[in-house]
Amino acid sequence: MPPTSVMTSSPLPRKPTELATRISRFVLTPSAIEFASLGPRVFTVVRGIAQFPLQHIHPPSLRLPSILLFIPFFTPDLTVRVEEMSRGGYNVDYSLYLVTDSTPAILGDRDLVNVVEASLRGGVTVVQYRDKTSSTEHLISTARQIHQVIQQYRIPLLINDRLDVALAVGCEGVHIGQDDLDLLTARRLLGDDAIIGMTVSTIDEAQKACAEGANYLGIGTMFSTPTKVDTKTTIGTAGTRKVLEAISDSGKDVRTVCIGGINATNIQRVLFQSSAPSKSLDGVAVVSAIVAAKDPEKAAGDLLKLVKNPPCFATTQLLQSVPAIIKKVGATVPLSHNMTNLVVQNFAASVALAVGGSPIMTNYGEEAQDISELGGSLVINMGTVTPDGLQNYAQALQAYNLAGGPVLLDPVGGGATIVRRSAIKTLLSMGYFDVIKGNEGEIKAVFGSMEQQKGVDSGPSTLSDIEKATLVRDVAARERNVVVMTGARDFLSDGTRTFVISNGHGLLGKITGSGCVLGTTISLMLTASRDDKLLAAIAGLLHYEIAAEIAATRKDVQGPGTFVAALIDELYNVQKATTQGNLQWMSGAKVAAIEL
Ligand code: 3NM
Repeated sequence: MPPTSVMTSSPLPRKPTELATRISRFVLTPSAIEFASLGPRVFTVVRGIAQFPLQHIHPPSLRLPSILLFIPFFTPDLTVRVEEMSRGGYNVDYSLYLVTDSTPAILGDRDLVNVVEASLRGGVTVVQYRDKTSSTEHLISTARQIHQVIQQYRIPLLINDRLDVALAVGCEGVHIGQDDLDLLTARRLLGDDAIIGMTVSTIDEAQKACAEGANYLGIGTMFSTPTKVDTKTTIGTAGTRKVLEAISDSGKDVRTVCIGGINATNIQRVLFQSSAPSKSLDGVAVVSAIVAAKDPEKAAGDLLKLVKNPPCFATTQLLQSVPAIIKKVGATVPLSHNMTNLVVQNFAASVALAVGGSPIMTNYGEEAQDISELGGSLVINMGTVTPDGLQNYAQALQAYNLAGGPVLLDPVGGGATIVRRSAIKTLLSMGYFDVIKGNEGEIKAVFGSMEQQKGVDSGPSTLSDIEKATLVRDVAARERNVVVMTGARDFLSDGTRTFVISNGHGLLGKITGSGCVLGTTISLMLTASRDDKLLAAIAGLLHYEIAAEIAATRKDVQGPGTFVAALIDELYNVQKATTQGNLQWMSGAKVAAIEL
């Protein structure tokens, strides 16, 4: 499970969305999308700005300059500003938490501040300054230097145990052990905004720390380690999982890292094996794996990559989340707005119904603003694109972007004509797509390749598996979205995690619109998994392709014609079974992670 990102991306509250619309009209920047995904804290700040009594500014000619003063709040840097506004632990990225050690056995004769700076360049996301032996004067002086450096990276500095040092330096918080000052006193002295973390080894300690308002817990000792020989007990991944379950049961939103003996050889399996169904670690804390490394920058970079990427064996865990998404679609019956081609409208509407959505098939852009506010998703399928159509797509895309509704692009036949290549460019410049789904030729066209595609059908593949995986990863990283490339095997990526899915059936290639209606299916899953678009895409692909496999083997299916009817039946049956808790169909899922 990937660690928590610095950006909160909770489902959009209606009011902030409306505000984003209003404000983006003023500032004319696309950052309203980022703004809209940031949640209630920004809302509070922006509400203050929006309520700014412009009408009281005289003369009126000063009103525009007054608005311009606020534009910096809406730059892409906004995420960082929001972090600054909400230090109390909520938006901290705990993925790779460095604990320093100044002893010669670990640090050698190097300068600690230089080592910390190198690790920051490598991608460390939190730093705890831990020094059990130096004088107070030395601690304050070193902490000040580290704080100066760390502020450029806009990540928090925490001090181990010594509240006096944290207060003297004015850094973001402290980490306390079970034998240090108690948490309630630390909170009283440091205030609500400070980040306070605590070491816990047992369920009781974890529950107490949660109840007393810890922002995060360091769970350990994971494995015995020469770095700290006075640890009380090693709890391993099984013990960590029990503590995580207890934290989840406490109902408190407390972040977690594990500590003790973590390094590049075990970091992925530790994250994987520690994970409880209800709660996973947010990251790992390390000392020697970075501080004692010959090249701390490289060590940090390598560790971060391992934390961010699921190991090959982690797909089982990912698959566990799929049924909840399918079930949620069935329970919420989201609107499925399809601006699709003339060929598949009826089929797409039937598929939307079968997978649990409520279809609306309108290509008229004027209507999109009203529809976008109803909580559904939009598919833009440019299978029968025209100049008018393009304008309508752009209008709808912008409406959904402002409302925060997910949008899927299906660049049908994207590489077939100059008109379509140019349509893709236009659409990508008009707004943000949560998912782009296409066959090999189409995704190549999205990438910018000039390779000629023959018609809208998928032609013979010219790429190796590794090239396909790299292509989807690169396009997804460029667009900051999810890219799905369909084919005999489907490749998908969010720019960080890349997977291949080997489900489906040859009969899908013998009916018209099979790719288009997959787009409709995935777009509905996006309404139920806004935080993890890649997971939504996996849910959509599995629902659709396993239903196709089941349909193809039915006795009543004689060929493509009867297959279409059976496919709609089985899409419906998979939805119904999942809602009833029958997940037998999932046993056929063939998903594998790809390390690039
Ligand atoms: N605290 P390394 S273990 C600082 O169990 C610290 O609370 C621990 O060092 C605890 O990453 C530890 O080099 C040292 O194994 C971890």
